[in-house]
Amino acid sequence: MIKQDKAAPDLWEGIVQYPPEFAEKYIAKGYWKGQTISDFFIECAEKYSENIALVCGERQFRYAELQQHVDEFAVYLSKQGYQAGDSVVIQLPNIAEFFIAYFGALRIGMRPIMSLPAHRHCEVSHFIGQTDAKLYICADKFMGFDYRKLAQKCMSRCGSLEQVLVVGDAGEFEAWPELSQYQQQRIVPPNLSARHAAFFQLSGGSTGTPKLIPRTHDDYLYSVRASAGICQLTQQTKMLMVLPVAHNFSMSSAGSLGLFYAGGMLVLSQDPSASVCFKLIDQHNISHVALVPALAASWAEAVQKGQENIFSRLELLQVGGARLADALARQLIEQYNCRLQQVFGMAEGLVNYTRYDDDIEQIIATQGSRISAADEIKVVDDEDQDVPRGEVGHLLTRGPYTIRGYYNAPEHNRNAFTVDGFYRTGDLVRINEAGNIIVEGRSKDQINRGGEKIATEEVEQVLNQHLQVIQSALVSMPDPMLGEKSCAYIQWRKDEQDPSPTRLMMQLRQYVQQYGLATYKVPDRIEFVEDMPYTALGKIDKKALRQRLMTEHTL
Ligand code: OOB
Repeated sequence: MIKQDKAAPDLWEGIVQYPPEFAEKYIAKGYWKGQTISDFFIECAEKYSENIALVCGERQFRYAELQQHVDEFAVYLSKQGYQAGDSVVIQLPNIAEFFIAYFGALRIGMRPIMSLPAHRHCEVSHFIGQTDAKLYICADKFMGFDYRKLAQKCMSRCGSLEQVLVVGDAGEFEAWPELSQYQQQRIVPPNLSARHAAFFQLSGGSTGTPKLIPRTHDDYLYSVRASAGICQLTQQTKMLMVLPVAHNFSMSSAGSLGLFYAGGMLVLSQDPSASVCFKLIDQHNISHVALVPALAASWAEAVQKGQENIFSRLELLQVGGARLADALARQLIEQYNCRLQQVFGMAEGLVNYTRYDDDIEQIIATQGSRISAADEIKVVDDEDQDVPRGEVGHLLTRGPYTIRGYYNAPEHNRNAFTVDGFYRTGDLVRINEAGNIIVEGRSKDQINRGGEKIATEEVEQVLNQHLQVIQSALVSMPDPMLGEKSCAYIQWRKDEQDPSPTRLMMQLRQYVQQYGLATYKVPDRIEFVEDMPYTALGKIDKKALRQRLMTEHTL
């Protein structure tokens, strides 16, 4: 399938650029180095060529080998006719092909969209539609789900999609290529600017459709290099990757890219359970792990139940993505002798870390401080006025690795950013005397289910399409393991044929799943109500619903 002679895509289209005076400042300060992510990886591979870069099951790759596969895959892609600016949705579990696909695509200037394994055809077809992606790369099956079925749906619905590449049994689609056949061939790298968007991260979002986050080479690599320094990664670092590889936390905080920058070794796990991961930690003498609080809690429980205390063996345990309970943080440090780091970040940019030399109480009770002195942070009230230091307010931020706008979303950007370019994070925070951030809550209508973000509006829109749903409201409910789960309040159009409420609840959950939303977005609980409570402005009063949930049920 050779598709050439097409007009080259405009690489700036739909992207909000950093204003020139900021870009100049970030360059002058040495934050932005003008290097592409592809060249960055080549530099790492040359510097550490003989070090082991990646372990994936029985397979292991030295840096030089990994780079060679990346080049081969890039040749394959360009022979298929892809060119700079073409988009590719990559949806792979934690396997080596993820990195070959990601760096290979970047090598020819394609723009990957970092889909997570939990996404289903609603999300994936949306990503394809938003970017006119021509290629979709997936696994055959993972966690019992068949991605080829998802690919079929996308193929029939998304006009831009030309090819599906499957790692594993490809079925009707194309199989991952035998890379060695492209060994001796060279590609001519495209002429790219490090200021171009390199790839798209995904927003947890708070509105109906997930937004795409264009990250430039310059901004992303700055956060990667700085994070590798803060996390003290070296050639000796052995990192276990438990969270999905494509997530921003896993990629850049300090993540796989930070690790490659330092020349360390990455071990991939497709299963985050304590039983599997503890063995890998032992077998590979792992020094660094990053978890979400829910996983940290389940690993702590495993240790409590008698498994070896792996926490004390790690040089660093990073926990982020959702609020870590102080009690668990304390247990990890005081009972399990763990070197803990809290990480509070977002795919849009800003990342905060507690530091190695922070006071223990700061590590237990705060979410750390910004990466860069150039990260501008404001804590404001509802009118965008600064609140007094130490008080809770909305967190706004602007800086050398925080985006200035979502991709192709001018209307949404008007609300998501201030006129002077600060990103409205939707987080409620305060800054303590030590200058560390404490996340106190959220103003965005989002549920953080163990680190997986649910934009309530997206789920409500799906529920509201059901013929018997008059209206719906998705709210969070506390959960001891995941931190939060979701509960859908539904005003229901009754019918004589209705089954029992329990069956009805099962049917509705199935409806959301079959609609094609990611499994974690399916409401954990459903409550049927005669009417909704309303605010003075006539909006559904979610605060009242959350309170009702707390008083009517012991959760
Ligand atoms: C990370 O990125 P996203 O884009 O999945 O989610 C960002 C949101 C934040 O705005 C905040 O609401 C929440 O997730 N969050 C935390 C947190 N870390 C993230 N809330 C409380 N405490 C924390 N430590 O989740 C992400 C990206 C890079 C590094 C780490 C996490």
